[in-house]
Amino acid sequence: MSPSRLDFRLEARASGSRARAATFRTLHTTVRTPLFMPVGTQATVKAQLPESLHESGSQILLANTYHLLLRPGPEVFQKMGGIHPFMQWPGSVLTDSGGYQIFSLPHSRSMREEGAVFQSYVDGRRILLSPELSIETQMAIGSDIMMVLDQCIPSTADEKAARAALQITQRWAVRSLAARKDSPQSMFGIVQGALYPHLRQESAEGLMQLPFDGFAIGGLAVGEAKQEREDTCEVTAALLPEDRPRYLMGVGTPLDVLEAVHRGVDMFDCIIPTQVAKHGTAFTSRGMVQIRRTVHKFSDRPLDPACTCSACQKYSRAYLHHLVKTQEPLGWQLMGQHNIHFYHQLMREIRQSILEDCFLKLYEEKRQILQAEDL
Ligand code: PRF
Ligand code: ZN
Repeated sequence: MSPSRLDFRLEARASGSRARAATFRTLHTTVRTPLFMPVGTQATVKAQLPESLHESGSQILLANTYHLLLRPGPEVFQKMGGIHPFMQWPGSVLTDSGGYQIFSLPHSRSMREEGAVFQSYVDGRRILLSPELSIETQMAIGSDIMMVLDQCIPSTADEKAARAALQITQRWAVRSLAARKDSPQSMFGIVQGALYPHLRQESAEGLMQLPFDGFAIGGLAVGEAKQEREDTCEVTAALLPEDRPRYLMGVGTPLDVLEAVHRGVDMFDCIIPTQVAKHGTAFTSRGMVQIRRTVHKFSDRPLDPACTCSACQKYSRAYLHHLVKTQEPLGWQLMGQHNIHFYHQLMREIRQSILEDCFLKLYEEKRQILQAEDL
């Protein structure tokens, strides 16, 4: 295999588990895995300042090609020198290709060999998102890691549809790599194949023929049961090369992430921590807290006494309760800041336990706590 552009270094493997700890180097930073990437669809993590993300330990942010292509458009990124100076983010950025967003649109899209045709929600224009346009846009955005354009289908799809999707994903992967030309940005392939182990294998083997810097597991968390998700994740991760990062796309709850690390996954992204924050849900060391509940109205305690985030250092539950109840933006900001900190803290503990070879113990302990109230 070609050398990875990411200089991926496996540091430790946990006993009795497929969990692993590694580092790799992007164009901007060295990152430590296992790692969680907050979602910044529109070149902003909703209600979060970049400095607060940095402080809580965010290493890579995920941005979406589909949204940024429509607005502000690639020309703006070219003019501003890319997404990093544009949003004042000193860390790394991974861009998703747009495939998933388009396949999530209920109407106004059609699929062809050339790419996906869809109607812009900004001005109604018809746009053909080809692998080439996706990669050209990701090059203009200037992300550290680009994703190939893939076809994500419901995980409950029948075998014929699942095979067709993985085969077109394979052809688009070849075209995506060619479109990169001499860009120094890294690129990941995306394994599809719904819940069929033999199709996951066909997809992984096809992609592993190509010089990708890492591999993603796509097509999960799209309608399957938890057990099916874990089984497919396990089978797929085991097919992927040891010496490249493995990224499970769009997953998940803290419990999902823990289960996937155990099965050999290194990278995650999910909107959950920022999304639930808006409605007043916090993950804490003692379980979930619904800050809107009346019991918090007079509480002078912090959201999570065990948390070192600045929301927990400075503010009471009573204040957060008031802010969320009145739908003040600061409520969303502080709750989001805490939840992101919670995910990063979980990943730090996981990583430390792998390095000290006591992951299995941590896994069992955390699983008990997180299972009690998984979303
Ligand atoms: N493909 C892409 N992005 C994604 C997914 C996928 O399958 C998923 C699946 N959960 C989330 N984000 N390109
Ligand atoms: Zn906190």
